[in-house]
Amino acid sequence: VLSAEEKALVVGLCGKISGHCDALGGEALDRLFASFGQTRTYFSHFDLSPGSADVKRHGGKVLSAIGEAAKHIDSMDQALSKLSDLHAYNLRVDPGNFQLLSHCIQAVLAAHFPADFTPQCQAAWDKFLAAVSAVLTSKYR
Ligand code: ZNH
Repeated sequence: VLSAEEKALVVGLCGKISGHCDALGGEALDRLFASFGQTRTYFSHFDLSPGSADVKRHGGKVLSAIGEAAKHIDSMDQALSKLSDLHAYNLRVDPGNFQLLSHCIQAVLAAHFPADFTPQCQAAWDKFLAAVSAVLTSKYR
């Protein structure tokens, strides 16, 4: 559970991310695919070269969904319900990959927002992304 202070740190940085979801999300995916090659297998139908249009478009979707989650930080189960169904029933992404993506997102935030991304902010984002991942993998069986 995130404290009020942690929620404010997450929501605050989301405000700065929102205009740059494609670029930042694409960068996070580039890191994911470069560092954790097994994650590429889910995207065989994409052009996975760094900075490709496919990667940016998909990165934008992922970060926008995270922005939506932040807007509904006290009711993420409902807000992410459709996305949770998609990941559990259609995509069946190995749950371990969510941690890897969360790590890459944090690396991108640290690189682009060094002043905002204090240790407290990082801890808040780590908790928040773990909570989002928990919702997206909650319907697996
Ligand atoms: Zn996911 C899809 C989000 C993780 C894989 N995704 C998706 C989408 C979104 C997301 C928004 C879109 C949907 C529609 O279109 O409707 N994800 C997300 C988030 C996260 C995730 C937020 C975390 C946090 N995913 C993930 C992972 C993986 C994935 C980890 C692996 C590695 N996804 C995926 C896929 C897809 C998706 C494969 C499909 C794509 C296409 O388009 O085809």
